[in-house]
Amino acid sequence: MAGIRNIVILTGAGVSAESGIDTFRSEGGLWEQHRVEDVATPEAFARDPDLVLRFYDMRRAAIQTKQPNAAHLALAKLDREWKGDLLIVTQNVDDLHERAGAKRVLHMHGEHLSVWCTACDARSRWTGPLIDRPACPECGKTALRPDIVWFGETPYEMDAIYAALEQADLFVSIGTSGAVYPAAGLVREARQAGIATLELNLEPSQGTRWFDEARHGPATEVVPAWVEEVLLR
Ligand code: BJW
Repeated sequence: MAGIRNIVILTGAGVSAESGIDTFRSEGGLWEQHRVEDVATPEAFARDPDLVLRFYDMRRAAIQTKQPNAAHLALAKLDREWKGDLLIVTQNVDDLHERAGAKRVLHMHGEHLSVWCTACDARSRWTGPLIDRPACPECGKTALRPDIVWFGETPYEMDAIYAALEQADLFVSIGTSGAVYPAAGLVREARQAGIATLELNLEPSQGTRWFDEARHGPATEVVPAWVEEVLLR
């Protein structure tokens, strides 16, 4: 850990699992309950908007009843206390990193508590349902959709993510299966740039062989332990 100044952390559904938010690919996860093609593509939204809006209304309501866990809190502590650059790139669409107090967070797959107006392109904070087709707070048109990056769409802030990675000395991946690109490819980009890489996950991810080091266990245990180690170094 010596010589580490700038850190990029990628988080996935596993970091929120112990807060009671379903992951996607685990047994009983979201993709076992719903076909991806039915709910998480622009084509699905065009074909059956009610189904898609209900799916996201249900999850938007659910995340607001959940609380950050020890892993979110530890990362927020690291964000507060780390003097070098730090960026938490989350694939998660919940707001638990922010509610734990983290500030340097970027949501590459969008956010449940945001809506995107396809008429005026505005993004607005949103906590309620969309099924009744409410008007856009900015332009008044009824063209709101979940502000979520679906399959086939471009993830947000890729330039900022690659720029942070270029300056990083350490890339840490937490609670993600490594199944979805471009997020899953970040570890290889980090390796090619000579950056140290660490995986913290319940089990080996699909990309585990690309990491210099992997520690396996529940996020609420392995993340706080790693954060204390980094802050003490
Ligand atoms: C614990 C734990 C505990 C459990 N403690 N750990 C063929 C090859 C390569 C790529 C493609 C391809 N065909 C299509 C593509 C591209 C496609 C893609 O990757 N598809 C793959 C399925 C192959 N990607 C895209 O379309 C993306 N866009 C794109 O590529 O644009 C082009 C472009 C590229 C580069 C630059 C610019 C542009 C868009 C992807 C959008 C993903 N969207 C979703 C849905 C969001 C909405 C929603 O929430 O409904 O995002 S999919 C879903 O998966 C969600 C997640 O963010 C994402 C990642 O999942 P995550 O977080 O890894 O969760 P899980 O469940 O998979 O894993 C959880 C892990 O936690 C597991 O390992 C557990 O063990 C662990 N765990 N409990 C610690 N307590």
